[in-house]
Amino acid sequence: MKSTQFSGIALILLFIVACSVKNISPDIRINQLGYLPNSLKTFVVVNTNATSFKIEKNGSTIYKGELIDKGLCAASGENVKTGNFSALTDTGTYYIYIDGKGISNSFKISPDLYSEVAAASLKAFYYQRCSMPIDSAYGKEYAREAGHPDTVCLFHPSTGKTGTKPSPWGWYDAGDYNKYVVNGGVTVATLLSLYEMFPNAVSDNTNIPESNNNISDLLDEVKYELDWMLTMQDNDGGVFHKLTNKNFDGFNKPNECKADRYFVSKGTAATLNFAASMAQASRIYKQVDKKLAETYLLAAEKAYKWAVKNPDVQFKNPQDVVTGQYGDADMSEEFFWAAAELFVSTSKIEYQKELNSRHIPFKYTEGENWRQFVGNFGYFSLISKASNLPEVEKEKIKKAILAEADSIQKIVQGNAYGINLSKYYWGSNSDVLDAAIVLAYAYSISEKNDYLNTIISLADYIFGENATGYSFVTGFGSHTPMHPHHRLSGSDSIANPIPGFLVGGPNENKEDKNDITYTYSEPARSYMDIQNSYASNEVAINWNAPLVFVTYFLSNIE
Ligand SMILES: [Ca+2]
Ligand SMILES: [Ca+2]
Repeated sequence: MKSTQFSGIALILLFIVACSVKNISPDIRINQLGYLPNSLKTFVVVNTNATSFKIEKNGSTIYKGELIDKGLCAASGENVKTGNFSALTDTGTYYIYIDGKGISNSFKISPDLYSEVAAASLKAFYYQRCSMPIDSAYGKEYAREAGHPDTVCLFHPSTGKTGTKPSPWGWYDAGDYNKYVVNGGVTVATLLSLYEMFPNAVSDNTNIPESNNNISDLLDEVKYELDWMLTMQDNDGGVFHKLTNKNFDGFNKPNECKADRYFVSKGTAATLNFAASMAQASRIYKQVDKKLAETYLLAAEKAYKWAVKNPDVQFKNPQDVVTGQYGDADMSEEFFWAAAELFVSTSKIEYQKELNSRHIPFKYTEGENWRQFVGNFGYFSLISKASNLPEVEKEKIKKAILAEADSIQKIVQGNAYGINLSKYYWGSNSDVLDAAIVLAYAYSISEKNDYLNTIISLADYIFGENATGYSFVTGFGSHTPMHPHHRLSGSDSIANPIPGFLVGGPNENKEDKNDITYTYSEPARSYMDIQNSYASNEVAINWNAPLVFVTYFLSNIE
């Protein structure tokens, strides 16, 4: 009784103290991780008459600045002002104060801002591993039993085959428990391209089962996916599009899911994705496992041959299969990408010829990650790893990348929230991070600081400087997604979702609106932190890979 009375009094006292301090305003949007000492530092405040801001530390003012009026942001319906305090470079913990609004959450200025989230975003792939248990030594409270052994998988009639074949390992694709080659390929390419840009970025010591084997844990993690992808190749070289249930599993633990698993028909996009990622892998893994590298290259060449013979086999879900389709009507990017990777890895004249005849422009398009952006990985490999591509050719490609980076940068600079999006498609957060990847290559070509600042502006958006006020990565920030559309997080008994996952983010088309009601109608606010919102709150390997790329990039440049 006494202790109840005491805690009641303590609560009242706490309330009085809380009322006397400044309120945290949701209208002040910051990068919730903080800011790098020597780079751009901006924030957004909405719907205010204030014209200035203060940066404070322990109650004293450290910095004063003017707010810049950006006017009405059509995408969010807010009147937006921005503040810039890039001149403040001292490390420490601060908050923003604005008259009439209150204060922001506190944030750090620190050179070591992104390393923890970078490690977590890569560790997310370990948690997604299919067919093996997550051991508590590596997964801590998120340890779980193995699910989906995939040792006996059926051939769907669409394959023209009967019987069974094993197809274990690989990562669960997203919030669901299925495995798709197209999406695996773009994810592998994104992670391996990070490795080729910064071979030492990921240590051999990230606490996964393959740590301390003298191989970067990034390569170990990607190998887990490549091992599965090899099982998806048919004897004739063609690659099955996916390994899947007929219907999505419920929000159950992986080991509780018992539905039959199927290979579904072969397609050109999956086969070329496979060829490109295996070809890239072959030159990288040669350094650690020659025999494995040969296996990858053989598989890649066999796949490419099949695609040349079958250039337009578009995948469509058979009537009785409703899981992800990942359809693609245009194989030109995939052909170019695969030809480029095969040429870079083999220097064979036949692939150079293919490359020349498969030429496509370097292009960034919103909403097209696995359908179109894949072609750009061919270009990234050509400028950084092609030993016998003439310099003049490399220069042409570099110019095209810089031109695309410049146009992205122009849009970012004209946008109230400092981003490149003109539309908020399904997975809009990955569109922001894919733009950052283009800028990362532009920076590696030119070392122009402008590009770096634009990448930071895009990262600021992801980590909270946006119209929703969420930092979009689970576990990283002061206001983060708690109910992602993620079966692994939704089926354990732990309140916090598994950390390090990027959610899809605002989706102006609200493709799940028959199932849920959105609080806001504006494009930039079309995000719901509820498990049912697969169209705005799902996680996916091809969205997490750009997060890995950009956070490791930012950890390696300052
Ligand atoms: Ca290792
Ligand atoms: Ca395509």
